[in-house]
Amino acid sequence: MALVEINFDGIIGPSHNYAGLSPGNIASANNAGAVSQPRAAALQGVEKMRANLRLGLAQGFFLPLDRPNKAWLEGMATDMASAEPHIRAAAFSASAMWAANAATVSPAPDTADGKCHLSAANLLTMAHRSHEWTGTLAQLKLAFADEQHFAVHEPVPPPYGDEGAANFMRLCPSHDEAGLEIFVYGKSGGPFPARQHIESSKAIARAHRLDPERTLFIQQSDIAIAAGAFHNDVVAVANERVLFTHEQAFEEPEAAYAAIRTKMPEAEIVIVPADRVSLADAVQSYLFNAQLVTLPSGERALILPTEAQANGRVWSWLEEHVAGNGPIRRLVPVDVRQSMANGGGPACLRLRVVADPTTVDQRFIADEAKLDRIAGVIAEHWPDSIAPGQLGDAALIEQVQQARLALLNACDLAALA
Ligand code: SUG
Repeated sequence: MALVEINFDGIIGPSHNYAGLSPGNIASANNAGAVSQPRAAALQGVEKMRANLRLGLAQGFFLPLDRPNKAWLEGMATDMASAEPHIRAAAFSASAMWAANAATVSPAPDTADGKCHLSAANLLTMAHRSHEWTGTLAQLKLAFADEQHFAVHEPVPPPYGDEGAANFMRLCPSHDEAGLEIFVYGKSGGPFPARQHIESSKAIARAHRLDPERTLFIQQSDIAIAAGAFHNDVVAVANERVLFTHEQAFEEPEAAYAAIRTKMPEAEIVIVPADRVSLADAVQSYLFNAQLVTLPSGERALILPTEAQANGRVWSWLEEHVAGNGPIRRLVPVDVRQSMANGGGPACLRLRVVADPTTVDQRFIADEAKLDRIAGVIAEHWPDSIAPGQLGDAALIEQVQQARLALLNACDLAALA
């Protein structure tokens, strides 16, 4: 079978809550202390996967990680009962749902050894995300165990922060042909942390055995990070030959576009001007945190959050683009509001892997029947709501752990327990 793009969505874990853990992520800060709805959140995620399957797209998933993370708490010389609230929240976070941050993926046509390379992200800038990689790596090693086709790498060592595919874009004539891999890094010094360090990006490019002639390192703009674009995928997204970007996404946009065009003359760069959609509107609506996909018909669609439809300036720009025969032909709003309230849109929830689906461990590949089964476990076991004051509650912790185990069993993935 040919190489296709498979979107692996992170199933939203039973401990999903709003703890305000990510400075620089406006939604996370604004919703700190709100009551979350883990069951509704996870079902929204399943419906997104189902809708994508029905569009004819290949779909996979990753399982929630074991939370609270007892090993991490032990390393911090504490436990859930006695930890300070911010440590307790960091141990309990369901943040692994945002699978775009799980790893950076270089498809086989781009690498010197013809394998698809995946590097788990260290996510070291935020405490609650810094301990995801152990569970993520275990899952990547299982899903992509076929060493003939995949190479799974450990994270880049500290102190260089890496947030995975959220700061990575790939342009290519079609998914199964060699592409241009673009790493987007930030520079620290602004009001909010720059999470992606250029040294991590360079290390990953070396580990993945990329051709330097088909690799670019581009700086994210300081003003985008200061406006709340804590990852590049909040202001830009690429698919095949199309780059869809906000005018202020990159520090030196003209130089960035020129470098892209030099390496890939057929690139189509769609730029949304700041006088039509401000950075504030882009961050509020998550217009760019969309899945830009090629449907089986060849038509390009943008799977974007309902928040983008609700923003008049954003929606009118998009409608004009579609009416004007722009490269994006179809707009597909999806409701992922529970995740959005923590700053995670449709694109955050998925990791793109270009591969032959038959070479992936089939337990991680979705079909309608499996999604029904997953939705059933969620409906039965996921907590209805979590208020911030409940995080240390022993009964809630027990429910969260049992809920995850029920899902692992339903997916024949008890090996991850
Ligand atoms: O890392 N939010 C995540 C959102 C990640 C979005 N991913 C991409 N853009 N690809 C983050 O900031 C909030 C958790 C809390 O506050 O409880 C959080 O971690």
